Amino acid sequence: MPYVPVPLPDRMNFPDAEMKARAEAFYQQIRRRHTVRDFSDRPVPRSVIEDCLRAAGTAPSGANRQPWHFAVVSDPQIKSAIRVAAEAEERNFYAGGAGGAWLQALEPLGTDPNKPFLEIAPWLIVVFGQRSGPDADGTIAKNYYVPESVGIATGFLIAALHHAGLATLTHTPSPMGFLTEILGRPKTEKPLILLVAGHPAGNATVPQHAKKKKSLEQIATFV
Ligand code: IYR
Repeated sequence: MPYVPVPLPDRMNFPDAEMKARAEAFYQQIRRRHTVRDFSDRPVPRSVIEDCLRAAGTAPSGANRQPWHFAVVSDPQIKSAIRVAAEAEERNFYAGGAGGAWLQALEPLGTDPNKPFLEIAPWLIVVFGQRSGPDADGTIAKNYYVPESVGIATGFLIAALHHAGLATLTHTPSPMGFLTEILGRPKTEKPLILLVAGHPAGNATVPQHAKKKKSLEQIATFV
């Protein structure tokens, strides 16, 4: 495919003062996102999820190959099948499969093998990374930077869902191969994250531990 430059579209150009205000406002909004494990069964319109997925699909990716697939589940029977399979894996994990150090690291989160939210929340979005896929001519070719690309797209998705007022949980039952089977996805795709999305339950709590975020000084150096 030839290189065809086009003038930069959609430039947002703000005076410094407005840029500062916008950066601060975005920080104040994104810091209000919390990983939630107590969901309400209150329905969420499919169009909201669709727009959030469109936002995710604008993410940058290796060679613009967009190596992601979002399998979006609302069917109660599929949700139940996912819960049953996830809990089976989680029982092994918490019974020792994870190893002592990992389980100790999880203690302040208060998690356990029971995942009722997989049936209660209105939407489960299973994020797959495509190791290979069709290139511009339709030939199947290897993709590049798949975990990085899919991670960025999932970040966009989480931010979009939060912006819409929804709660999310990045759930990673381990191993996740059962999602390939249940959702009938090809073997060239790897399930990476199971994103649970919906409204939080009225009595939802978060672990105090999760509120402790590293300071700017801890996470950044300016050279
Ligand atoms: N997959 C398990 C365990 C778990 C692992 C990590 I790393 C977490 O940050 C949270 C949980 C579960 O979902 O319970």
